[in-house]
Amino acid sequence: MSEPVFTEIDHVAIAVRDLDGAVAYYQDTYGVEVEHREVVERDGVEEALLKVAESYVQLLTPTRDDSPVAKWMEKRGEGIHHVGYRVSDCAVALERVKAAGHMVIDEAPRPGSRGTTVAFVHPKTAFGTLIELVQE
Ligand code: MC0
Repeated sequence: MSEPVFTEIDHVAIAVRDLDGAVAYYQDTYGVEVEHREVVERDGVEEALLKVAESYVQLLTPTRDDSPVAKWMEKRGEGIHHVGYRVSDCAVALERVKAAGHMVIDEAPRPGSRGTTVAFVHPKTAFGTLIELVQE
């Protein structure tokens, strides 16, 4: 058996309409703090990362109407958008998904937020969940 590709859950991404309101909800109710905030133009999102042990809750709100998160919220409303799994080598992990014949969104690793290298795996062949491979 080879080593597992996932080393940790990096983040659970939750799409919200009101980012500040959602941040206040998590801070006030659960006492978790924002560690990082960033607008990621390429993906059309603003994120707030709240640290929970070694993982994050990633609150996401769209910054434009044609972004993936805006499209998704139009259909499904607020809620869990994707799961980010930490991997030691994004390129190797992505090749393994492709070699197994599963659909990917990013053909090659690309920049994510906070200086990470990421690749998205298509929900179609991932049992309905959008998966992000995250290399720190
Ligand atoms: C769409 N689908 C999803 C989904 N989004 N299923 C599960 N979870 C999601 N989040 C499903 C739809 O229901 C539909 O299924 C099919 O995928 C096609 O959806 P669509 O509405 O026609 O949309 P597309 O095909 O234009 O785009 C879907 C796709 C897109 C997943 C390819 O959202 C994408 O490229 N996502 C990757 C980038 C991303 O999500 N960026 C935002 C986070 P049916 O069965 O109806 O065909 S950025 C981020 O998180 C960064 C900053 C980071 O962490 O570093």
